[in-house]
Amino acid sequence: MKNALPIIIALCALTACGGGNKKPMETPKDKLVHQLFTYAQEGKIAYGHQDDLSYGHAWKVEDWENDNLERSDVKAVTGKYPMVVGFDLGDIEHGSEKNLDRVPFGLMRKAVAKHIERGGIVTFSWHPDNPLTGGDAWDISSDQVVKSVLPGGENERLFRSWLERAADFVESLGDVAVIFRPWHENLGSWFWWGKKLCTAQEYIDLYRLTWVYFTKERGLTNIIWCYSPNGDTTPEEYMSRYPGDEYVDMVGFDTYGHPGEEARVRFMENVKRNLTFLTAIAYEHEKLLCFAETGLEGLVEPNWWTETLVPSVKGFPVSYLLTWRNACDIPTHFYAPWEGFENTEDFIEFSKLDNIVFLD
Ligand code: BMA
Repeated sequence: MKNALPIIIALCALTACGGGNKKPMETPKDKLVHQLFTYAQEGKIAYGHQDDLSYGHAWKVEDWENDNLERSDVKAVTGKYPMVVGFDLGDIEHGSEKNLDRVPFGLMRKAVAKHIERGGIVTFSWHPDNPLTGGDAWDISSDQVVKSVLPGGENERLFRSWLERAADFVESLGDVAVIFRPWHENLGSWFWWGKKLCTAQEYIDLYRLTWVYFTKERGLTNIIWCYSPNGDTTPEEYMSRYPGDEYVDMVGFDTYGHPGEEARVRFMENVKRNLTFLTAIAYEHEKLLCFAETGLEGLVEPNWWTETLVPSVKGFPVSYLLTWRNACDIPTHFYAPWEGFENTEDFIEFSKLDNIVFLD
């Protein structure tokens, strides 16, 4: 074994021992980060739609195990899938078979695999129930809920089991990268983790606890962590509950349009104002930027896509934007056109714009 050292050095140079000119292997997360940064750099925005493959305005996948999951309201209208598809983990915390909008988690797992295989991008939100009261995510009857799940709190163990179930699901997706934006819209006070329901430090601890559990305890390192408060805020307020650079890969916000000219102007001003300071934050902190949730319920303005949405985001390095779901059981609750909807032209025009990315 006298001359073993030079051989080991030579082998190290050939493999990934850290020596030589070899670059470390690119992970699925690296690739997705790169893809999203490239969109932003090239002035492109990927289009996303919540629950796009699970159901639409007038249909839903019934027998997911035998369904090839090719249906999509967006595809029916434009001929293309949205580049980004959003899913929600709500009710995974109870080990339920279906999520809060009755999407089976089995279907979700299959749709995620299929969409990524097609070249698409996946994002997860999570509306978990209230661990203190047993109510839903919107139960704001107590301001002790976040405190109760933090270390030393009465629901610490229960909450850990909730994180465990959410992490089990993400782990079951395999070696793929996904965007995850837990504890969203936290500068409003309509979820139990909202502004008036916990202190800034409690919120930050909640986000960090989630990150540490997924990343360090479970080794789930292919997640792009997105922080997405509701919009209509200020940079100071936005950063007052920012979990910290180590815990966040992407900054974003949620803001919806409302009918009427006044609301339209307010939406555009609000989105531009948010994107102006978020662009500065994204550059300063070297983070990706997205418009995590938006839309105009029922698409009651004919040219909303090209006359309201596009001018609002124009010129900002937004990697993707996502419009909310087309509920199959609430006729007016839709945010993308569907086959047979009277006004599809503007969305078709939107889908053909050079800087808006759909999935062919
Ligand atoms: C809301 C609505 C609800 C839904 C929830 C979670 O904005 O769409 O109907 O249950 O999101 O997806």
